[in-house]
Amino acid sequence: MEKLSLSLLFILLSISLFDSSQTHAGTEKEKTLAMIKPDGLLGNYTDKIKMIILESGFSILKEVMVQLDEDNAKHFYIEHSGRNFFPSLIKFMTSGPVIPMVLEKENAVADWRALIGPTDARKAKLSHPQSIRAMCGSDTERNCVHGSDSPKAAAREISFFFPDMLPGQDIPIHEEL
Ligand code: RTP
Ligand code: MG
Repeated sequence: MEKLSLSLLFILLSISLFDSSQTHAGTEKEKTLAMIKPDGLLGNYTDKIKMIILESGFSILKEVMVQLDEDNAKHFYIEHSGRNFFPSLIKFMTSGPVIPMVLEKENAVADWRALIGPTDARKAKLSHPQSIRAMCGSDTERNCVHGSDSPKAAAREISFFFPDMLPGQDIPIHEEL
């Protein structure tokens, strides 16, 4: 009898260990910030882009339509403030509404960057014809969509548009569910 309950305990323990490793291996999710830029909205690509996002396995956790003012755009793209294209970028990003979105899936940052394609939409059309920028971008500036380029950038950019989502600087963007 004692032998039987020990065996049962061993079996139950094995099942629970197996289950928990499966859970941790398969569900580590990451968030990134995606944005449909003014040219994407103007060209009526919003629904198509969202469909591609969902079909590619991302969840859209948050989205909002906003009109950036000069100050907002300068802060969002602060890392480019010294570049010669900065004034033109700010003009473009404030030329109409944008739709920032928080996307979630495993490897969201890199996968979203891969899905949007190279910065220059003309190059994207040649080298990555299936990419979103190939579909709806025009050139190096008017490239239709934005994507965070690292988990650290994603944390900053998500809290920029959705401060209630990641309050504070130190909340990890990687979540282990
Ligand atoms: P994003 O940040 O918007 O996802 O774009 P990205 O990483 O592919 O490219 P990045 O170097 O971060 O540049 C930010 C945005 O600035 C505009 N740009 N214009 N005229 C130019 O030479 C030039 N270079 C970049 C683009 O709108 C680019 O997405
Ligand atoms: Mg960038």
